[in-house]
Amino acid sequence: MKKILIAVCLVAVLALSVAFSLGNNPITPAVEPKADVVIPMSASRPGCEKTNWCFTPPEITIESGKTVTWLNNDSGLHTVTSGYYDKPDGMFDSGHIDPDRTFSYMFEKAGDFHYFCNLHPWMEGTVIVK
Ligand SMILES: [Cu+2]
Repeated sequence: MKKILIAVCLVAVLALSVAFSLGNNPITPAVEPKADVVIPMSASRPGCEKTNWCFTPPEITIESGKTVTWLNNDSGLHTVTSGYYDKPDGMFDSGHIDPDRTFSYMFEKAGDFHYFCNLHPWMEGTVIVK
């Protein structure tokens, strides 16, 4: 009985140490969400529009039927909203995207689709669907 208890304890200690070392391994890469367009850090401050990086890249070309994924890499909230700030067209609207979260939309028809962030009017981008 004593031997079994000792064996069980040894296995438990081994399992815990393996779990601990895996969790603390600095080489383990963080899982990066896949993104086609990134909202970079500080896009919430005016200025990114001057050199056009509020959405990076500001213009993306895809084939119809493809999905575009936006990643909010900033520390604040953003939206991806179709149309123009003074004239949203209702095609898509992400709502508030939390930091490190993504929004995806599938484009079924060809055309140039302008979008913006409804919290930061200077943030604009275009999806060109062929
Ligand atoms: Cu924004």
